[in-house]
Amino acid sequence: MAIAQKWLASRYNRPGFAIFDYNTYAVCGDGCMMEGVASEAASLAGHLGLDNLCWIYDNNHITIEGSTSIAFTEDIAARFLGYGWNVLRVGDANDIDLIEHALGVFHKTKGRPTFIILDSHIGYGSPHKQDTAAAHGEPLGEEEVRLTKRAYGWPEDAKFLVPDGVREHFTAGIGARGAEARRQWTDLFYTYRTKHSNLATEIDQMQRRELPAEWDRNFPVFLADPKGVAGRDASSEVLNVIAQNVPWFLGGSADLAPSNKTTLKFDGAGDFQADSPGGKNLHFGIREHAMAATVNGLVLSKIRAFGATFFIFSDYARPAIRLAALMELPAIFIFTHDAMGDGEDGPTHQPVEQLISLRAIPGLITLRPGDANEVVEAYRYVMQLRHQPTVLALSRQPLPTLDRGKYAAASGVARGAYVLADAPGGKPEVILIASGSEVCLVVQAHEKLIAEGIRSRVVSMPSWDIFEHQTREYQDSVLPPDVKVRVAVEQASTLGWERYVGREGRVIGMHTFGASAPLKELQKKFGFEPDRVVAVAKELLGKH
Ligand SMILES: Cc1ncc(C[n+]2csc(CCOP(=O)(O)OP(=O)(O)O)c2C)c(N)n1
Ligand SMILES: [Mg+2]
Repeated sequence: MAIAQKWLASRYNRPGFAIFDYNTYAVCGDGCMMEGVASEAASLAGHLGLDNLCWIYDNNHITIEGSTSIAFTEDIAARFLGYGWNVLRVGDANDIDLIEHALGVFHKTKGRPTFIILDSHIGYGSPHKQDTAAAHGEPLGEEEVRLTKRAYGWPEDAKFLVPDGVREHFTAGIGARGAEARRQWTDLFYTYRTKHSNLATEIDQMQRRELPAEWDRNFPVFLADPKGVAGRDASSEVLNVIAQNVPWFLGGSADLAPSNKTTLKFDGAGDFQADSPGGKNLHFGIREHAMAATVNGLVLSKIRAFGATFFIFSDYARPAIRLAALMELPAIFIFTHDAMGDGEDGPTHQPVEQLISLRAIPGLITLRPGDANEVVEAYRYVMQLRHQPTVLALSRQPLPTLDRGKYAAASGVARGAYVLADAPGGKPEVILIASGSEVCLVVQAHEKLIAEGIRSRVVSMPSWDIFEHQTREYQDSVLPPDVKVRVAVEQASTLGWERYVGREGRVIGMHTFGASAPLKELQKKFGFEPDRVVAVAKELLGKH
């Protein structure tokens, strides 16, 4: 959110119009300081010199298992100084003057974020539980509550007491200040609208998560080509078009932009750095978790943002992807090298269980397009989402671009699955289902089956999630319930495919972590070849 403020200020603020001038505060506990994502985020924030960011660390030395001395004894001030933060210490969390002073220093500090270590006591005032882990997770208990109220000088028997004058105090303080700040900002924006109406319109659209007119102008169309285009290359073309049509669309990669092909290359795209906050290319460094969390923060701030890495490393970003779904944020996660196409990198780099595990996240759209035009349609779909995050799983290697004159239009992507090629008269006896790089494979198998007089249908299924949200009628039109001979092909864990192939169908997928070899060898070893699909189909039909 602090990065968002820098970018928004750079694009929209004008002399006399500080439309975006907010600061971002985070209140953190010992647990937050221990988690890896905090280190990633703090390191990035330090690098970017985010002086609009203030973390207040509730340094109470207690977590669930007891004192932090059992597991957390580092010099945290030195750590944050090392990240390039301004580090302040408030020795008593109850000293309001000191806190105010520290916040004042934060406001004056330029060029680096501020970290305030606030020494505090968990369960403050509780005579038997203060400074103990019991104060973290258990209720104090009736007697201890009474004693704590006594320590505060509070009426001991009163419950949910709001003394007279408290409401008035808030109304006259925070309430009045907040109302005045809001009025001033609204007035400022009113004038801004008259002087910078185009920018004001952009802000309106962005705030409502609308897209500007002609946001998909110049989307590429890929012509049939047996050599084809890699998913990542098609994605690169679309990203560069979207980022020019939608001013508030930006993103970056976790040090893999040259491989993910996510660099925005047009004139003026620029890099986001401390001294160039208007840049659209973010460099997250090798910090996948913080990258995904940052993308969420940008999207929370209404920027349309993407983050990218190899599909295998989606595991590092997973907690933030899950939060994007939980928070209903239209964040975009671009993962290339989506299967064994990375060949020689071998099992450490070949995703197997990632697809099904992401499909299992409620509210997350997982899309694995089958050719360049499906990539285009995937982006067209994704850009129109307002409340759902997306994962795009894209190929590293070229995939043949299907002849859309011969086969169905790629716009079927918007329905999650669609009939790409059909049996004569639309009456199939076998259905071949695939996603991503396996789509062209089953198309080849389909052609062979048709040549042998076997009535086969191909269903391209880039997204289970989208397909599950179609009407039953549509689903049944794609996968007619009476056609029970079905083969699904996907270079990933077979888990879950029985949902679509049923008990009588077969799944050609992965049961190991892969192997290190050129792609062709791997395809042969693991059975991702048209002849194998044909053989399985015939076996199921009893025609072998
Ligand atoms: C990622 C994660 N791991 C573990 C937990 C379980 N958990 C909840 S609170 C807590 C202790 C947090 O301690 P601290 O941040 O110091 O909070 P305090 O008890 O001081 O309020 C833990 C381990 C969690 N909520 N999230
Ligand atoms: Mg604590």
